[in-house]
Amino acid sequence: MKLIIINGPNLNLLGKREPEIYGSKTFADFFEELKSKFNNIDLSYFQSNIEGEIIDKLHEVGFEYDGIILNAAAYTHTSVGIGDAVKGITTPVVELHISNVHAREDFRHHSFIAPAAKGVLFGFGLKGYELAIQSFI
Ligand code: CA2
Repeated sequence: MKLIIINGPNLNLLGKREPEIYGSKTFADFFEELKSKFNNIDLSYFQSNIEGEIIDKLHEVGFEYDGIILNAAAYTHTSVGIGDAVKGITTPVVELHISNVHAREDFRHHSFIAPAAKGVLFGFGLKGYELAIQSFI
């Protein structure tokens, strides 16, 4: 099974700032743990701070991979383009957020991705990525 995690803007800062919201582990360290936990899965990781690069990656993998775990970060709440890309591909997408977006500011309650997603996971910290992989298994 071929899965990819796509993380959006500022998630490269994980483990370095705001540990009270996002935890204190870097995604690079966490990703190594995930790969060893799910060593029978072909798991890859892509992060970008650039909206168009995220759209390009969705087009690149979105007709071939078995699943996409997408944390589009702030673009979730603003990007019609990423929402359209998720609608336009055939690979199922699980939308994911580390924090409970519904316990935060109102602008985080809306997602342009959710209507086209297979499911949405939020509020479980980094554990959510594990739950998303399990949902594809
Ligand atoms: O909870 C999530 O995973 C979010 O997608 C994270 C986004 C936020 O805009 C969404 O509403 C919810 C923000 C990512 C910023 O990540 C940082 C990590 C460490 C330090 C600073 C920012």
